[in-house]
Amino acid sequence: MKEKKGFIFDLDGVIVDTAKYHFLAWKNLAEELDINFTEKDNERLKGVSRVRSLEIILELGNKTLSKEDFDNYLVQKNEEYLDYIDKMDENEILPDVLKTLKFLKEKGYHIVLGSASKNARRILKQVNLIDYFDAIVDGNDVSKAKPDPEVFVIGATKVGVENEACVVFEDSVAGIQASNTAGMTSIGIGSKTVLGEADYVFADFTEMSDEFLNKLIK
Ligand code: B16
Ligand code: MG
Repeated sequence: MKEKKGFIFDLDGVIVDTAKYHFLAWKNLAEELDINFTEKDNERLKGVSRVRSLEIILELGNKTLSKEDFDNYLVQKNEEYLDYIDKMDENEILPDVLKTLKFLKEKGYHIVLGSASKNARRILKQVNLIDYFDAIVDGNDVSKAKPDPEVFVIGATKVGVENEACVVFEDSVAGIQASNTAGMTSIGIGSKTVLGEADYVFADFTEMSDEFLNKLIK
């Protein structure tokens, strides 16, 4: 087995919980469109692009929009979402994420972001983590959404590490599938029942010991 040299982190659900802000903004928009949108429905939007998210909400309400209205609603949702993002700080980094980033950084491994969000850089700056990342691949850089492996493959290429020597931390099923297709080691962050296709699953980073990471690296 190849020594692991690249560590690719998803953003929402792995580093920070921005899903709650996506929910608030989508919920307001759904209300305006007279569509019932619940927290359970919001689960379907995790890891999914902004455009696809609005399509899913419209499907829930059996509604269609003109191209112009569709695009305007996307802008409106994002503006509200950014109001929440701009109030975030370091306290919103999920438990032991910083510890893991420091551990990997000290050992000299490449740290990469692989997210569907077009706001990824802004969020990383807001929570003061941007300097940990050697490369950032986000929703502005990809043409194919997860489960397509494009986002992770671009990330590995940017830091010059072979796919087989990369580890991916992901909270969505599509992201785990993308990692597996790329031939990377997949680590699910969340529930074992949901993320069963991952090579390893942890509820969060507090469950991941240094010993586990050391074993994984070799
Ligand atoms: P934006 P991830 C994803 O982030 C979110 O999980 C998903 O709910 C959101 O629609 C997507 O980013 C796009 O976000 O509107 O900011 O471009 O999990 O891939 O880090
Ligand atoms: Mg995610």
